[in-house]
Amino acid sequence: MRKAARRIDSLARKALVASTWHRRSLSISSLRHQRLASSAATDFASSPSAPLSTTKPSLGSAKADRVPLSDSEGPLSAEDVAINHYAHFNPTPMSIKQFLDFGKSLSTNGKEFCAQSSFEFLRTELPVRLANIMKEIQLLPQNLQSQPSTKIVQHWYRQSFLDVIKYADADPHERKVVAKFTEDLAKIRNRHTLVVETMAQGVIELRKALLDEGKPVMDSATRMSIQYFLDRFYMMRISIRMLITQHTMLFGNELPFSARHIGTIDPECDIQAVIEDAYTNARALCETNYEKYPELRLQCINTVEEGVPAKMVYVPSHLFHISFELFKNAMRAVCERSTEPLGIADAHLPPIDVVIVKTAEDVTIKMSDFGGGIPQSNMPKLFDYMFSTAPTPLGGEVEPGQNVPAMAGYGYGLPLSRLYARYFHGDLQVYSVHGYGTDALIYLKTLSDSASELLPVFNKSVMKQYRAQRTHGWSSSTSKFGQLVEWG
Ligand code: W6P
Repeated sequence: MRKAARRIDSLARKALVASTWHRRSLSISSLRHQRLASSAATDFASSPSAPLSTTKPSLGSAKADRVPLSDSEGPLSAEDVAINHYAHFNPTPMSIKQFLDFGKSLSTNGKEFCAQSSFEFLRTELPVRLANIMKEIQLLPQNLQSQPSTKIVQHWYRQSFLDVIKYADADPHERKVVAKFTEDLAKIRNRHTLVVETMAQGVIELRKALLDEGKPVMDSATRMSIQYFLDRFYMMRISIRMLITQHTMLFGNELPFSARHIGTIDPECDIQAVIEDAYTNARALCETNYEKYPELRLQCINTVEEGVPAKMVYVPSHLFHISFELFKNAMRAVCERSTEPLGIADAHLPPIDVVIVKTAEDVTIKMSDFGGGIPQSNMPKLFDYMFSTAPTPLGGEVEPGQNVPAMAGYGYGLPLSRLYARYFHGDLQVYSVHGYGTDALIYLKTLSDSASELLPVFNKSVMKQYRAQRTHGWSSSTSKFGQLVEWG
């Protein structure tokens, strides 16, 4: 049973890699917040060595909640000074509408002009986002930071940070500069392709190291730190890839999915069509694994414009990713529960019910399966990276950095899907009736200007989160996972 489940994941991953869902996007328009961050500028002057570039802090907001960034004694490297400098700024969240408007402005303002302003935005915004999350890696438990795979990931981030800040003083009016920048962004995105798998490997390495020390279970403070970190880290990664892909699709030679698309954004994303596409893909995997599959029963209610397909401005690849993951889970539950003999489109398998409802404010997608549900004691595991990383599907021992095991069996699908939903201020929730079935709800914002990026910001209270010895103040649960309450 578990094997089949794993296989479905492995196949799913391959299908995904082959498909186009991981094209994501950006663009900018009202990013002209040229607020000079005075605090960072002063900090600059007082830093022990000059930063790598004499960049003018030009964008985003300086942090009110100043963070003591240099914990270490001794002189900082120029690189560390630059990282600290950029980490003093908050990332600037973009709304889907801003991405879209920027992409549309190409036809009125000219592509070259837009490429320049995108360049000017990204050469600061990307280092700000990179630096913020790099500072957070440094707050991870030392024993995780010191694992080979974690080191590799850190190295990639340093390299990419350096690649981008090289452009701090470059002339935006030089066509060649902007063209090279666009190429470099594509390279950076490729460098980071395996970040999720490699971080997962880092956790496996930590687990093994602890085991070798005779500590078979990770303490709950460490688990919580890692869970908290990975959510923030992967969210930042999603956002950085969005910025990069939006730029490379608008100004490089990568083609959008259709003429209608603005980078990865579909201004008329047909929700039902994306859901049906995800179902069809998941069904193919299901059929391969179980030789049967549940039917889809779908209902779409558009309260805004009755009788018209529910459309919205969204990144279809994100919605595909989320719903594909949910379908796999639902199908697995239905097929593994049923003792029906094999036979395609088994009439006795209960269908998966999907209802899509669009209102002026929300797009809600409810997916119900009758696969027997999840016991309450297992609910906290659903979005837990640590739990998902427990088995080592490909045998564990892997040369760091190369041939990192695939996602197969890690089951990062649900926590990552929730991040995609939350990225533009939506959400993903799972409710279950054990013995009966499960409802998964996807919430999205109808209005593209309400759908702004949800980005982790690094500050003092975040540092406290990592350092706190967390106790929840309730009598201990009988469940091993009872303490895995989310915080942050
Ligand atoms: C299950 C477990 C699950 C997780 C996510 C979505 C749907 C389902 N169904 O049984």
